[in-house]
Amino acid sequence: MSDLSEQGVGKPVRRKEDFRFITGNGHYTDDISRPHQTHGYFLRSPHAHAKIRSIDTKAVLAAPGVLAIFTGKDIAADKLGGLICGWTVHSKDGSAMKVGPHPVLALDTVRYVGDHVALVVAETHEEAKSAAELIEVDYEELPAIVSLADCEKPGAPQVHPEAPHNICFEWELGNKAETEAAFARATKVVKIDLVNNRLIPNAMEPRAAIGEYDKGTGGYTLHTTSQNPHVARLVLSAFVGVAPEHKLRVIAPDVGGGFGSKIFIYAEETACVWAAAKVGRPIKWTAERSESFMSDAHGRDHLSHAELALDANGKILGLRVKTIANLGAYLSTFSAAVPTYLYGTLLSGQYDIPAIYVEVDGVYTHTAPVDAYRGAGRPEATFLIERIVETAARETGLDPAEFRRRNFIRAFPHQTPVIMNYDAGNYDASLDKAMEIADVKGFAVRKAEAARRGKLRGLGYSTYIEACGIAPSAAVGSLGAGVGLWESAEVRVNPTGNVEVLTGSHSHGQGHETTFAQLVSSRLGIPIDQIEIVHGDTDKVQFGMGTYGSRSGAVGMSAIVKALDKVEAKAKKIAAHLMEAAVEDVVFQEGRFTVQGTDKSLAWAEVTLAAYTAHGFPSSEIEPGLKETSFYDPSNFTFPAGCHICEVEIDPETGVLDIANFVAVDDFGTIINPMIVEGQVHGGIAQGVGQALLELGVYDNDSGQLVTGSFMDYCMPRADNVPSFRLGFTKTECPSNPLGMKGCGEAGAIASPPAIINAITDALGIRDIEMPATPARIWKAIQSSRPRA
Ligand code: MCN
Repeated sequence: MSDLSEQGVGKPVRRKEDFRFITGNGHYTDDISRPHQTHGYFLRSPHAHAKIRSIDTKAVLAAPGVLAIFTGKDIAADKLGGLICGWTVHSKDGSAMKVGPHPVLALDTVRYVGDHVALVVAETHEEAKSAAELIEVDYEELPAIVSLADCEKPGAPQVHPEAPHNICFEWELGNKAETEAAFARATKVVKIDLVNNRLIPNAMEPRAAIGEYDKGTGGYTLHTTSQNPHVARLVLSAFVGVAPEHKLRVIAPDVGGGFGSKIFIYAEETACVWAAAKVGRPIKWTAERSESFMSDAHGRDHLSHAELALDANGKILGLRVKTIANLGAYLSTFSAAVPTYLYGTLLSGQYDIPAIYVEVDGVYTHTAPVDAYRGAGRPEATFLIERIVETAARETGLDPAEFRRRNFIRAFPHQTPVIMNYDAGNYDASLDKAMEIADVKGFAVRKAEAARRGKLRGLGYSTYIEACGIAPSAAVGSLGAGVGLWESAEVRVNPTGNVEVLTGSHSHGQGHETTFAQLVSSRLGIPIDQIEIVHGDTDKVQFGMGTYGSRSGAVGMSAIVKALDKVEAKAKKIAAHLMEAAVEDVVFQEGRFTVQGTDKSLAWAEVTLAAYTAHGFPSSEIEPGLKETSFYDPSNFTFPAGCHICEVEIDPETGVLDIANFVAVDDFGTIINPMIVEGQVHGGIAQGVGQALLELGVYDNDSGQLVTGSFMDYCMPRADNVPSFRLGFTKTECPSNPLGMKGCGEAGAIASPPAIINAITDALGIRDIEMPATPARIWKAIQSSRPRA
């Protein structure tokens, strides 16, 4: 039992899956080759906005190796629907979203650089790519709009005729009248304008797909880099017209990171499935990195104006926000939800704000679609509230930590004015602990010492909260999702006592094969190497909602707990029968069934074997076999919260910044594997550092070209951009799931950017600096804040 005690819940078990990953034995989509496989290549629009007058494909079909070419007309001829957004948002006047068509391959108009124009299928990738150069597209170039600040202005080029002034929706949340009244009472109003910079996701593995059709069975198979294969099957079977739905098998094998960008249903996967039946052979497509830059859904991209009403004691009375959110050229699968329900609902932060009113214009531009990217809406909300709170503290002359404490929520449950009902938390505890680890008391000395060396030192806080564990179905359904969200699990116990767990969650870097197995190990008293976690295949797992919104722990594992409860109940019945005892007298502990008060006991494997040999079972009471299924739907989101503190040192001569110290104290409730959780926090903060200091997706204002289309122009964080993080944890259990868990997968990316920007503005003594705060921007800020000689 000694080694078992090192494998269960709460232990820093090394990741089971890493052996195959680091020895090159992972199976990613591009590693897979199907018999008679062909290769697809997408011709993409070189223009941000153009009419397609004609497409001449004659030369392509004569090119070596080419098997077929498809354009939007071929897809339209098959009456294939366009790509859709699975979320509905209404404008404040009650009108529906203004949605233009989103064809899988463009029909008569292209709307961003990288928009899909044609699919060439050939024997090899190189042949398909070369042949695509022979396609002659007669474009009539049209003016494009990429500027978020200008896209609603009269006369701006229109992305969709269906959406006048490029407005998809004008959404509101909160109580306008109460908020106005709060501002009328205020003794001070703090105002801030913020840019939340456009990010381009860059998972290590680019997107890939293999579409396949079996003429004999009429079945389709799609291997793809998906975070949610069942949702992909549901949506794709409808698009492609596969009926019944289970005739489409979606397999998401090992996936090398997603960060949100692999939740969505894209044109490429759809076209590969559809065209496979036309060609009669499997079609593989793997994105080149530049294709990923152009056409993976981007993230963030907000312009906001925010105002905070304060009384004379620094108590927040109200918050008023107006945001313009870029949706790109088309609505992506969840893009309407991100700047609305995932954003506006978190604007209360950790603070007791009596009145909030937020307006969001979701607008189209001639840029790649914008959708969820690690944190999705919640980093934008956190950035806004943490920047304005920090600014308010400085402008009222209060210490930023003290200002926060004056406004913290302390009684739970707490109903915010923006839908969310926070269930549990202790914000003072995480602030205290973070201040202690960061040695805030010693900061003044460090600042003075840095000044002696000619350096500027600053300290910034972010006391964040997020809503994750995305479900519950009742809330999510009523907020505009096409579906409710929950999770499923099936626990299959084999006769010899080892266990397969089939989960609707999907792991693409989060270590589920380990943490899920730890849970089962603790519960059943068997080693984790006897537990297999199966996910990512719609033919194996019944249905599932996949992985995003840091939901797999709180929702996916809770579904496993429910299935384990059923397994244990049935196994106890079997054990009671075998030991001729009443089931109420049987206890199950550390892998043994014991009749209380006796020396009668049976090992787990004895009972599981009996379940299958079914020897002499009273058949009316006990069916043979040991396999249970559950669907788990929580009653609330989970609310991870904490405090991140960043200390920076800046060289005023060059604007070069060094993160001298970064402390993160998070409350994730019960932690299954502290090592994996720390890794998740590290990765999240690294992405936050990327957003705050380095990353920016840029389109040229005149031509609409993507200027940052490669790693030469788009700067991802590297090891030397991040310090050794110092982490700590506090714990309030989440009351709405049986494990008391809160999600950890996005917290780092949500919490860290405002801490970094607050530290920079503190160091420079300025009000604001736009993200990414590059050395050039910092240097300019220093120059313009210096008194002129
Ligand atoms: N965990 C734990 N204790 C907790 C909470 C979580 O031990 N209290 C463990 C879980 O069991 C799981 C991991 O930590 O192994 C992350 O769990 P969770 O917070 O539930 O998040 P998900 O598994 O649902 O993952 C999604 C989340 C999101 S939304 C993005 S975006 C993201 C992230 O995870 N994308 C990632 N982390 C990523 N990590 C990698 N390597 N690659 C990505 O694409």
